[in-house]
Amino acid sequence: MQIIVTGATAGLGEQIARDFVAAGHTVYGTGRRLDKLTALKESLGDCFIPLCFDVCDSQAISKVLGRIDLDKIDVLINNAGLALGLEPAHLADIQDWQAMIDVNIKGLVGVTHLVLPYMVANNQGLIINIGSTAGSHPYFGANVYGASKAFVKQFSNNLRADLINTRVRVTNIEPGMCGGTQFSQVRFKGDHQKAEAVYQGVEYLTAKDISNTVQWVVSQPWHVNINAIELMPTAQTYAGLAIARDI
Ligand code: 8X3
Repeated sequence: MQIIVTGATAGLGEQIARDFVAAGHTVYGTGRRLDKLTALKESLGDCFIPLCFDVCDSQAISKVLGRIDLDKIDVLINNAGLALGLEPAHLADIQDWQAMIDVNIKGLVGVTHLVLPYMVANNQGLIINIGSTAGSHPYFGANVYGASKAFVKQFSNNLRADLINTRVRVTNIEPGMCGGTQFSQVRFKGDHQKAEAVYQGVEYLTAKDISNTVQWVVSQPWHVNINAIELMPTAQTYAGLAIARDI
């Protein structure tokens, strides 16, 4: 199979790319960081094709992805995404909000818009979006991050609606707490203490757990569409609703 993985330079995207190459597939891995893409290419060989662009740049999406044979793409994994900040909404940085909207929403929509018509023309294909439990379950400070993942969830569902009468499939994978990646380092802008405190004493999900889930979704026959998978570490569960007293 030929697979596009966005945000392949680290974390979930890198693990997903590595596992697909190990399984004998060809991976087009996208990312902003040429040095990381080059290192991955050196490690993975000919089956990994690096595509250097920022998913926020709609012209770059068309220019770089336009160079490959999109007609041959079997699977698109929309993995590129980030969380920035954990402040309550009234203290949040508007630039953080805009960056999350740009990558998690506009970037995902831009790549999908380019690839989807080829899948429909071929009457086959699979789009896997990497959503989050934050798209369904609110938590303090998740404000725009959670809202962006709620967009991804409903966009996935609405794609399914439009894709009636085709064999093109869509899955939203919604992980909860996943450690061992740069997710929290990015969220807390390099504050290692804050980032590490998130995972202290928790047997968290790993990039490998998410990649295994992706592999399972891809292994299903064409007549099976996995609409969504929500997975959490066993150590994580629902927090319940919050009550303020005497406000
Ligand atoms: C990752 C899940 O709980 O860290 O999207 O926001 S969480």
